Amino acid sequence: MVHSTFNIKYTWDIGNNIYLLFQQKERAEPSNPTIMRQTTLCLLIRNNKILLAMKKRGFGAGRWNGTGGKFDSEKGDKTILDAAVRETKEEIGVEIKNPEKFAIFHFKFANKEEWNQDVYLFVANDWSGEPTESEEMMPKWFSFDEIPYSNMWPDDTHWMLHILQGRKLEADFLFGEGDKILDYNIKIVEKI
Ligand code: 6OG
Repeated sequence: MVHSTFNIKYTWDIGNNIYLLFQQKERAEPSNPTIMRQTTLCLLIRNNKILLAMKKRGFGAGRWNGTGGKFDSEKGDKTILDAAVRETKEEIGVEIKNPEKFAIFHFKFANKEEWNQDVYLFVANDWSGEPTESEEMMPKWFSFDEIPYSNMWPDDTHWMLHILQGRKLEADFLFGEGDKILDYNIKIVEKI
């Protein structure tokens, strides 16, 4: 009796551990938003100019940034690239063509864990349509030497030049009070 109870418990433990391992594997997938918010950021670049957009509402409001937002399977996203294309179309009315993944940023906020997110940065040199203002964003072209860093997320000053010079990155940033950068690490990589 004791023996069979032990067996049942033991079997259950093994089964449960396999289940947990399976769950963890699932959660580690980049397209699965359960563990860390998975979001996208897109930069349109052409003729030595970069398109940034003023975020008019929500997270990052009042800052210039690329377009992008959360991976959302309910909106039809199957891949993180789908999310980048969909969000850019929603926010500035442009359909990006063949965007290239240039970076992954792991952003952590010491005091606001709900803001933590993995951001996949895409660069597009080709698109259809004209950038147009929406309720969420107001797009504007900037020369490379006029990028308004003082009105952008503070991490951007650390990585933007790498991207404009064609380098691919994997980076971690830790933010504290007032979005101050407490720690960061940027790695140049061959491939994302
Ligand atoms: P929504 O919540 O609007 O998606 N994002 C960041 N962009 C920069 N440049 N720096 C950061 O440092 C960022 N954290 C998030 C990713 C959020 C949008 O904001 C970007 C998304 O495009 C912390 O759906």
